Amino acid sequence: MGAVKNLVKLLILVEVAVALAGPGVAALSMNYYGMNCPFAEYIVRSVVSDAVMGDPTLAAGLLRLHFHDCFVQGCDASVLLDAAPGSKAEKDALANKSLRGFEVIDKIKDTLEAQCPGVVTCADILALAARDAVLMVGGPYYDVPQGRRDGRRSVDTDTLTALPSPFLNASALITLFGTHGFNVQDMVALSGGHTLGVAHCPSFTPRLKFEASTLDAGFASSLAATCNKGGDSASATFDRTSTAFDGVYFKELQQRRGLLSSDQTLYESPETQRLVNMFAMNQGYFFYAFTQGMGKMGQIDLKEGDRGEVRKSCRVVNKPSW
Ligand code: HEM
Ligand SMILES: *[C@@H]1O[C@H](CO)[C@@H](O)[C@H](O)[C@H]1NC(C)=O
Ligand SMILES: CC(=O)N[C@H]1CO[C@H](CO)[C@@H](O)[C@@H]1O
Repeated sequence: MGAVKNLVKLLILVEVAVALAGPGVAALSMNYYGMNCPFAEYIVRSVVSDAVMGDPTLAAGLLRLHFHDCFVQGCDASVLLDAAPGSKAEKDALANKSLRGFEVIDKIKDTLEAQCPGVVTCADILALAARDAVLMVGGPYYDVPQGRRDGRRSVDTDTLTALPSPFLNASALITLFGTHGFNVQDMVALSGGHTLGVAHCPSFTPRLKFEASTLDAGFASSLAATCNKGGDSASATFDRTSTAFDGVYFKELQQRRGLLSSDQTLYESPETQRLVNMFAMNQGYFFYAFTQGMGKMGQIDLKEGDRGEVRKSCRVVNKPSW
């Protein structure tokens, strides 16, 4: 009986806290779906783990989807929306080419809709799926508070200024990430997301000609050979262990084997080189800094109340009810 009373007291406290937070303040919380969809996190984890077990490269796709979602219009699943007739969505933009993992998100959403219809947002699914994908391939675990709402806007040109170009230098990256409240350490650690996955030739061939001084010669010629043979659809992995979440990415920057300009610049610039060296030497410290960065990333420009909804399908906005 006493336990029940205490629980009621606790619930009232939580409600007061939520009310005090008010609109405009990010009201994310742990176990947000505890009442309405208690197995939500478990369902996300199990679909992600099946998918990544079947194809370990999907971990990269899921992590990148969450990043692209949060940097454009905030974490509101805008990256998942298909284009409406006559327009182009974020996923059609050049910066989005080669985004992957949409089917995994669809499968999670279908499973959740069957269990608890209209409860779990696509934006929360993306945040949880990215975390689980990282964990599955050897990366760190971190808590993902929930309560994000899904947005209704997805326009290709929004990506142009919001997403970093692979040709930016360290100062420009610091500035761009700074606009979202990230410090330099967050930015370098988050770039370590490139411990997973691949980039396609158009993202890095321009630098093969112009950046010889910061590019290992053997590495450069093997990239050139790959792209001469395979053209624009050929790709190269960011590091030698592209399906394992580890610190090898930073070690390779020290060896001048960074794939993108925006990767190598982190080692070449005095503002960031110290961090690269630290992460290369101490993987645990990289993991710690990465989880800090992901925690901030998952809270960029959250939609509150009317500005967001719980999408029924992650690919289309809900029909207006009026
Ligand atoms: C620092 C600025 C960043 C730039 C300039 C950048 C740019 C890029 C580019 C150009 C690609 C390859 C696209 C292609 O050619 O197919 C890529 C892939 C990727 N990015 Fe980033 N990115 C940045 C930050 C991040 C962050 C913060 C994360 C996540 C924490 C991330 C995760 C990934 C992953 C996992 C891939 C591989 C995707 C796959 O294999 O399917 N990136 N990024
Ligand atoms: C970095 O890029 C910016 C913008 O393109 C440029 O103004 C700046 O001079 C560059 N900084 C360095 C150190 O190259
Ligand atoms: C320009 C480009 O490559 N666009 C792609 C964006 O992503 C979608 C969905 O994966 C692709 O179908 C487009 O071709």
